[in-house]
Amino acid sequence: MTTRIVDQTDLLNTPFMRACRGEDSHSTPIWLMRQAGRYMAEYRNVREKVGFLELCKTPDLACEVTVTAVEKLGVDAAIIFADILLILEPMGAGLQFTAKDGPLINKPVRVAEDVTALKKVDPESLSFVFEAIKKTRQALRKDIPLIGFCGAPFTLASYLIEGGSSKHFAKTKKFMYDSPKTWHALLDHIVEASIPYLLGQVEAGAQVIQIFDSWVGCLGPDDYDAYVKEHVAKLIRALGGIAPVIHFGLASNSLLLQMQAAGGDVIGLDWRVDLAESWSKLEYRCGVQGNLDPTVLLSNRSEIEKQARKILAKAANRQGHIFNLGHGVLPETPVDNVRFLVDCVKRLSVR
Ligand code: 1CP
Repeated sequence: MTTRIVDQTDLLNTPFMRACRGEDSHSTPIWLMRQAGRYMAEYRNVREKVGFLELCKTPDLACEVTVTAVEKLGVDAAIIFADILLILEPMGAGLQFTAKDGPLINKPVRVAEDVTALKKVDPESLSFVFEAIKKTRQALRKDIPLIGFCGAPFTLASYLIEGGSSKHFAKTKKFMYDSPKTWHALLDHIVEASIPYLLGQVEAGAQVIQIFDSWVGCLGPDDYDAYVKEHVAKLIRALGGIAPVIHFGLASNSLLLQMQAAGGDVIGLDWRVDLAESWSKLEYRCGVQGNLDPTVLLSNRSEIEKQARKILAKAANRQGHIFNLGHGVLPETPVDNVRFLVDCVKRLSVR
């Protein structure tokens, strides 16, 4: 028991946790979205033996993939290997990952009856994620916080309605505008499932939660307020401050204030925005995470260092900056470039 308390104290004082709370630290913490993935040979080796869903559902393998990425890159935080779409399976939507088309939902939501037909999610059906978190927490170094996560209601609804990935979110938005009542019922259902899922992840050993609203940037601010904000706010409120929340959206420059109002200790920024301007717009009332363009990692060392310096200068040593990419590591990224970035940020940000 004593050991556990000591371990948590160590964890809570790491640069990453301190930044999540807006406190100072000796250097800027860094981790990368999709830090475990196809660009890494170790990951590809595991994937040669098992399918993606099987990997997610095998706690020993999910733990291995999570920990290997941290050790190989020297990042300041781990993110549990899982996927935002896993929660759609116990809803009865049917989930598949294909090599060519990515995720596929077998029974997309198109009419009100489809929403009513969605099953209430028993958190036990996702116990493999909790198990993976427990194992990973034990396997990780004691100074590496572990991030749990979920998809935000809009982004998950978009997969349910489109039946997979989408470019214009036409079906999703049509559904939203045509049937607002059903839309809100759908988002309620997603939030009701996500609350115990996130609480379970924290109970299993995650120190921080990231909410991925990857596709919400396709909405304007008024529509965000009308169709999304209250659902995200409810989800974050329900966590009751049990762990810091990082609230991420892609291409959501025009939504930053709305997203901040919905909640989160840290707001994720993508590379399309100026970090200094955005943080000032948020009045420094939360931390910020970001915001290197992932394609910079495809280039050369001098460009990577130049761009890392620029981002650090924009953050100006303010408390509460977490260095990250503006979106996930691309599959064609050289691992050495990623390691170089991590070293750069550590070297350049020492105060
Ligand atoms: O092996 C493979 O080919 C599978 C590729 C892959 C991986 C490595 C998928 C399929 N998911 C993941 C892992 C994953 N997904 C993680 C943990 C790994 C880590 O970050 O280190 C996380 C946090 C996610 C989250 C996720 N999944 C998001 C939100 C983040 C983002 O990229 O915006 C989204 C949108 C998904 C859906 C998803 N999962 C996988 C694919 C191919 C997709 C579709 C993406 C799309 O619609 O464009």
